[in-house]
Amino acid sequence: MEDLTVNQPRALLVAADLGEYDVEASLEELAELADTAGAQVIAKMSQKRSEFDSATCIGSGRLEEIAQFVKDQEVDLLIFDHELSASQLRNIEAACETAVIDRTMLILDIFAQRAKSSEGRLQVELAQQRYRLPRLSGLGTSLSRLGGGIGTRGPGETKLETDRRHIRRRIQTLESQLDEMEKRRKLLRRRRKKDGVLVVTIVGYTNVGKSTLLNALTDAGVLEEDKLFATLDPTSRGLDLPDGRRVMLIDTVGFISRLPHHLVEAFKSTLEEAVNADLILNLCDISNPQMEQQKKVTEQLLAELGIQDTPIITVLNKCDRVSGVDFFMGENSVAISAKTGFGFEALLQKIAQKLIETHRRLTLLIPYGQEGLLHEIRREGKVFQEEYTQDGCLADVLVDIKLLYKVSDYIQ
Ligand SMILES: Nc1nc2c(ncn2[C@@H]2O[C@H](COP(=O)(O)OP(=O)(O)OP(=O)(O)O)[C@@H](O)[C@H]2O)c(=O)[nH]1
Ligand SMILES: [Mg+2]
Repeated sequence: MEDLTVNQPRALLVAADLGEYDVEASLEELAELADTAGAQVIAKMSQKRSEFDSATCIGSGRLEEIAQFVKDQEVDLLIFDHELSASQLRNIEAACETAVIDRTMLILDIFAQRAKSSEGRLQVELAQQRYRLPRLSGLGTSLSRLGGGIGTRGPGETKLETDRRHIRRRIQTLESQLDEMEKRRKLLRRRRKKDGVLVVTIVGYTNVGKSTLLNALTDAGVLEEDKLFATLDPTSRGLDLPDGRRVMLIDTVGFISRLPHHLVEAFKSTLEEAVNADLILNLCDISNPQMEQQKKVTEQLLAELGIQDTPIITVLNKCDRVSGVDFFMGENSVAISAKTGFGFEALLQKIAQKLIETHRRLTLLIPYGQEGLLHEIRREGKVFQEEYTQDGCLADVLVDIKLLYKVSDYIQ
């Protein structure tokens, strides 16, 4: 049989344990990420510390041990579980004489390999370029070393630029192209709102089964895989509810703990799809011992993205793998198995129940002279923002559907 590991870089994973989170579990996840990126993990190491060493992240004594290990075991790639600065990258590489990358570069690399749509590719490249710009001096020699190219690959196998001026120019181009795409996306969203299309999004930690659920409910045919970040681009499909209503169900990119800041920034418009939904399904993998932490990561990210009044259902997936889910069940949760179809009926009913429409969030342009409407809206709903423009008052509001007939002419 052919040995598929021959061309895979041999990787050593390294973490400093500051006691802030479960480092064992984090290294386990880093190993899965490394595997997804195509590396062969040969060992993991961690060091308890009170703070990061500013020059080398971990202590110099431990770094010497690592350098020896790298020589003895022919390690091609060191992967640190923390973001490293330019000088840390440079110092570690000089001490260990092998390629060095960090958790962020690894995640960006996976995203780069996975991005399919033109928007996804631009978003990933933007995150990569912004991350690399202040670190070029640290990455300089690492880039020319082995390490299987992990960390140096752009979307679609293009090698990333190493010239600072080129990168700056490229960042500007990417930003303006993405701006255009975001405008188009906003327009679509506005049209959906105007047409009264209700949107339900599936969000959750990577690998919890979001795509499997979308496929099972709608035959969407999205790739489902036991790998991290199988999905990057949002996919939407129509879904019929038991009460006859048709909603739009969206599957989107998964979350991960300590999601690189540059990725959140670059993927903001994709993630905003989730924020702008009428209902959010927070999908969790109940068979994963880290489920509670994963759920928290998702909730935190949703909060950062500005979720306010959007209703959320907690959906406990992969119930076929465990017994005794009752312990985790609350008023707002449903237990399912996306694989076997268990619990689908209850899930659809819950969605329908949560979507009973009492209010609708709209943007209105209210002509001068009609400002009284805002008082009426306020009485049964909410006015989030109002801005006085040339043509009238532009307002972001939550309207009681009883008032819909009065405002329909002013919907933007
Ligand atoms: N046993 C079991 N496995 C499941 C279930 N749902 C999903 N899986 C498996 O979990 C793995 C991940 O599923 P995906 O649907 O790709 O997960 P995802 O949340 O879309 O992952 P990303 O796109 O990577 O964020 C696949 O191997 C699925 O077959 C389930 O209910 N039971
Ligand atoms: Mg997926």
